[in-house]
Amino acid sequence: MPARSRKPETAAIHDQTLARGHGGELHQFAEGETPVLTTAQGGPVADDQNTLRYGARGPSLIEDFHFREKIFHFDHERIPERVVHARGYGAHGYFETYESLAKYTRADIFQRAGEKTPAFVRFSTVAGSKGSFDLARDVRGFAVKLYTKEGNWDIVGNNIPVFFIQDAIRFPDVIHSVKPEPDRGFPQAASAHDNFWDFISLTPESMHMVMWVMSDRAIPRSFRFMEGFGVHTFRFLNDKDESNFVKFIWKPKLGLQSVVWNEAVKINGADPDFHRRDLWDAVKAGNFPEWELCVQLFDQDFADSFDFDILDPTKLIPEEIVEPVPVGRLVLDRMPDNFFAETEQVAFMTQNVPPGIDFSNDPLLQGRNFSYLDTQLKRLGSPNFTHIPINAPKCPFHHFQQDGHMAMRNPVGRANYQPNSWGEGPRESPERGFRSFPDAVEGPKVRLRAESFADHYSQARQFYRSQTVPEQRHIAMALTFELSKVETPAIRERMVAHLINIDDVLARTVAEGLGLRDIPEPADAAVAPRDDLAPSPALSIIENGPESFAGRKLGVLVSDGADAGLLAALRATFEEEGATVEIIAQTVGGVEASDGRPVEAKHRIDGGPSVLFDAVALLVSQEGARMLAKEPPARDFVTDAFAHCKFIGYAAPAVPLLEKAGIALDEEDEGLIALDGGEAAADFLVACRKLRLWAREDRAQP
Ligand code: HDE
Repeated sequence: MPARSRKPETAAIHDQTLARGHGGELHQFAEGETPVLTTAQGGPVADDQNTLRYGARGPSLIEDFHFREKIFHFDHERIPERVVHARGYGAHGYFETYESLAKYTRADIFQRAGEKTPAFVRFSTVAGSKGSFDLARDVRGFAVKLYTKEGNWDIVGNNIPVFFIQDAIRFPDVIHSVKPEPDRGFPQAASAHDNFWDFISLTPESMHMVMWVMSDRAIPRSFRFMEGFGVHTFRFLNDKDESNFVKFIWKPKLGLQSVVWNEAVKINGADPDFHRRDLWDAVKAGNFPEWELCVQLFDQDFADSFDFDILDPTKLIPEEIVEPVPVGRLVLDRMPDNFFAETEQVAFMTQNVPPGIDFSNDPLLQGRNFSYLDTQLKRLGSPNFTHIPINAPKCPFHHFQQDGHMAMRNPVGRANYQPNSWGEGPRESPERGFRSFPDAVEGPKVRLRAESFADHYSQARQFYRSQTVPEQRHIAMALTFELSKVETPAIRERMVAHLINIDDVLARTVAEGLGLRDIPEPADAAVAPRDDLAPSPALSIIENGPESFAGRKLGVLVSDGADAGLLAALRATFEEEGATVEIIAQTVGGVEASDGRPVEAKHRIDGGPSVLFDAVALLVSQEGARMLAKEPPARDFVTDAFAHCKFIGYAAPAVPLLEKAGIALDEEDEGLIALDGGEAAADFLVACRKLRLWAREDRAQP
């Protein structure tokens, strides 16, 4: 046997030891066997409660290597949080291709109908720290990693299809402005402060995005009920290197839904992890959330004739003009085993694209392609961050990169370069490898914004005018709320001056809400806002509701003596729809229903306010209604559900509770539904499918 191939004996011993100890087997033990605690070096530990010291009351010893290792590791548990999108939550799943898109793209993921590709998704807020609350008014990140057979493809998108700025060089400024102000260190996860609105009011290109973040899109009911957008224009390239432009949109199967601002504020107190818990609960219960990936495909001719520059990330292409075509579905069916290992360490990068998908010259996308690699080194601490399982490709990969901190894999053999004469290692492949679209570019080297990027108001106006009346009202209320937190009057006025260019009624409503005495002159517009863009119903959340209560939650407030038959009917009817039913009672121990059977409660009344539910039912006995009416949290339960336009089902004995909460049984209000008669539960469900009774809000207007 040639000396080179002989395996030293120590290697065999080494392998056996490794097989026993590592590689995921560390935590597997025979039943009933209690593992011995060890140090990270594998040494068994005798005492994990007391440091080594001289005498019972003497000083501790540096010699205590177990103590030192334990504390050393603890001290280094944190890695830097993401500078943006720090708070996030992820899940595993898969992407399933509907049909071959070979005509448009050579990307392997789109070649075969039915092909399943593993995926990891991380949803996030942008401005808040890792520990901030979920219902901040903010953009939501919607980052998808697809582990394709040609390497990882990351679609690092948001739930809003446009962005604040047109050039990546402005990103630190917009982010600094929204983060806590540097001298005082607050506010956390909030845009309602001077610095943000100062920057925005000095940045007309942000106006379209501002309409979106002031809309209910910025306070989604759940990650499961929001759209995702790749934002930028990308290219599809087929095997002849022919190019079409493409925009990516994720459409949730459960339809769109948001909460109202007063509700968001209260959810943040009642359950700061509202969105996390929602995703965890849904996936753990087997209700796997699903999105369709749609593409807006268009060619150069369309790009040349479209009203706006397709490279401008502050503009969208209305779905009524270029229809989004579904090309596959994304299903999230597994939560991470470990939040840190997966959700915290996952590294998304816009530059991760497989052959057949290419970038456009969108200056924001171009800048992002620099930023995401850099940020991973800072956060994960080593160029070997792709060795972390969540970031590693799931296809074979071969390269000559080596060494560095925490290298888990190094090239085997002699050759760590190419070309080499040893016949070892991989070689490039002009056929299979990534090729850029040979876009012919020329021009002087300049720092210049294209003229075609200059219209900052027309699509903001189109967005606003595409909203339903309640949605327009919410935008005006959000602007009024945020600007009322701005202490500098000149900033408030400057914003109203921009709003005039978007919509006069909106500007006047906000000005009135702010108590502005005089309406300012409109802001200077580089290009006069257009009045001829057709409204786009696809931009409204309410217009795109699901007409279903599936995936939603009914909260049932019960007391002793609650109508057992009605409770059973509600449970059966709503669960059949795909909804969840949760019980709220005076104690978490539950109640005894009218049939004498115990009913367990999920929440005590002050821990289960109605803001946590999409609709509520009041199933209380007369005595129960009397007792609950004395409790402020029970009264809030009812008043909030009413104020947030929720459907409220009530058994007859609950009427005094409604009245005590200040709610008169008004014939006009079809959201207050008496639960009587044989079809009560079914009728209530039909009403709840509308999700909210916005007419109640209309009527409440002064
Ligand atoms: Fe990001 N962004 N971004 N961004 N972004 C990051 O990368 C950046 C932008 C988005 O769940 C960072 O890994 C620049 C637009 C998401 O891990 C960083 C610019 C859109 C996530 C970064 C933008 C996004 C990030 C911070 C201006 C929507 C979270 C941590 C040109 C299309 C991904 C990290 C996750 C994260 C830079 C603008 C989406 C610093 C320079 C536009 C969803 O690299």
